[in-house]
Amino acid sequence: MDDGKVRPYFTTRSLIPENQETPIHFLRGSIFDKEYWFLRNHFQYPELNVASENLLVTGAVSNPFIIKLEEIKALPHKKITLPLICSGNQRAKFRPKVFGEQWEEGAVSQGVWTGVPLKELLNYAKPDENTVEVVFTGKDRGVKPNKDEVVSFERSLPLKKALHPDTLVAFEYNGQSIPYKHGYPLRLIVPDWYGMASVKWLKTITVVTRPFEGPFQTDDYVYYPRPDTDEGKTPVTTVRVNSIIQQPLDHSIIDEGTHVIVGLAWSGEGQIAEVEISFDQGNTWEPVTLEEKSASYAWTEWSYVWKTPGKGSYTIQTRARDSQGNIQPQSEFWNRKGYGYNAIFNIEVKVE
Ligand SMILES: Nc1nc2c(c(=O)[nH]1)N[C@H]1C(S)=C(S)[C@@H](COP(=O)(O)O)O[C@H]1N2
Ligand SMILES: [Mo]
Repeated sequence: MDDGKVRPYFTTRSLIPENQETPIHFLRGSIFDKEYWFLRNHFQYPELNVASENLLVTGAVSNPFIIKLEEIKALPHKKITLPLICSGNQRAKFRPKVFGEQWEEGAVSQGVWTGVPLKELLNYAKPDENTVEVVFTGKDRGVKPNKDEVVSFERSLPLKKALHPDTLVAFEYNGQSIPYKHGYPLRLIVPDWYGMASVKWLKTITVVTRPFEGPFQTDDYVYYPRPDTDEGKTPVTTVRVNSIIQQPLDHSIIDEGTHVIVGLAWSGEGQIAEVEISFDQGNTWEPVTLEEKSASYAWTEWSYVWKTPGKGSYTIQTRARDSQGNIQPQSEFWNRKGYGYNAIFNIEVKVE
């Protein structure tokens, strides 16, 4: 397509299933169009058919039901702007290196979701008193590496998170039907949790009375702090506090003078309270200017005006702190599957 517009391109991590990273360094703003939105898939895309617009709510409930897309759209709904952050984002930076998609910074996006609070659907289904979790099954399925049975992409939420008023069964992204590759027609949206919780192509919601086990719940999306044992494992849930520098680019050569350094910061644990920048290997830190957020779950854009102190090489580092007092650590919390990277952000530039 040559319409004269300059577009950023994805970085392909794999094509089948499709895993593509967005060039976050070239994107500014609080809402991303779908063509700039990373893709993270475990399987090939599901086939949709006439039954695809039905959602089944079942399990340990006294009133199981099937509801159609059109009926969901007619229920009271809300719009929420929030980022979607893949827990594998920045996996490429773990040392020692870990296996898995080698994401750099681009497995993140942000947009406006419209949906019905899951809570309303659950209230209608009337979960049994001994309910502990709610399971979400997507329509995509396949064989996982090293396994021989066919499985669905399936994940659960503890009842408390499932009943959170902003956990949505979403039907629109940026005011339009959810794009096919991102979960059309219905997708779960779980604010403040890493992306794996937001199940695409939602087919079934099942209320359960004991903790759900499945390959995407109890094998993957678990922090394993040790290289060869499962000792100390904990589930991947809330997004950790983080900041990135979008401009300048790592290892770029810039002119002497004044430069505006820009970036993003976010945390699933609270609001971003402060982002600091250092030019001396972290000996001294200065606050950057935070822009006003576009919405309460949204990421924080920030900027800092830098007068280069002379020719030479510089390390520029940033670290964010949230309202709960969480701060980016000096070095990453290493874990075998490479989730939740949030060490102090680090680039080098050369001033000529
Ligand atoms: N059904 C289904 N839902 C899914 C996935 C998937 O493979 N299948 N991937 C999850 C992961 S790990 C992430 S990070 C996000 C990615 O959403 P996106 O592809 O719309 O960017 O979807 C989540 N939901
Ligand atoms: Mo992810």
